[in-house]
Amino acid sequence: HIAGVIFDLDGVITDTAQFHTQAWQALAAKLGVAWDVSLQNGLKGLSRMDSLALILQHGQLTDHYSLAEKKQLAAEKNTHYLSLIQQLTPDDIFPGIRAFLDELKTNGYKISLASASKNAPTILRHLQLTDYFEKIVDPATLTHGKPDPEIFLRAAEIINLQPDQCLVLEDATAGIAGINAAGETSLGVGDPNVLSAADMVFSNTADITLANIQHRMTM
Ligand code: B16
Ligand code: MG
Repeated sequence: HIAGVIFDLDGVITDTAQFHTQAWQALAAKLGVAWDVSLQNGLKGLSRMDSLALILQHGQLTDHYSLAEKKQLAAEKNTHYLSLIQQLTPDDIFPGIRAFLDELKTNGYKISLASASKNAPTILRHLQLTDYFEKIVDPATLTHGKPDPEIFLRAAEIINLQPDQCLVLEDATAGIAGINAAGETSLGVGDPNVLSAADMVFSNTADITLANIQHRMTM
């Protein structure tokens, strides 16, 4: 049965995706790379360097920049992104998420974070949610990004649980694939057509409650 709940951050707890998009779009424009919705969706959940690689590939610029230049471009995007997330406040937490965290705490579930974002601790601080998370995976210690299951296996391990004891909330298709490969239960947040590989999907975060989840599985 489920004893722990693992959260993705961007797109599950708050809409940082809009700021990632804004910052990547600005960089893409500067590099002359055309922007479209498939590129935007493909970036979800990818690490910073993997995101840059996808944008350069989209503009057929993969071999155009050295590794040092790529690191510089990624740093430039991150500086812009950091300036944008300064405006986050607890009002930006998606509906029902804090109530769900409270419910999990009250009922003794362990809670950890599996975000690919190196900025996750900063974001949690702005949202005043830091104290809910017993443990946070440090993405700098990972070998593979999503869709690899590594981050989700680590998120279970750091709260001393087996994968089959964990339920994971995730908005990206790359993330859902990783959760399923890890042998954990996947809860997709978003469009059921896009997240069809998930064990269950909630299109509205306000509906994510223990009762509604139990309705769809035996916790
Ligand atoms: P950073 P998640 C991911 O966070 C985002 O979805 C993705 O768009 C971003 O590129 C990645 O974090 C890395 O973020 O540049 O802040 O380290 O969805 O895994 O919480
Ligand atoms: Mg996400």
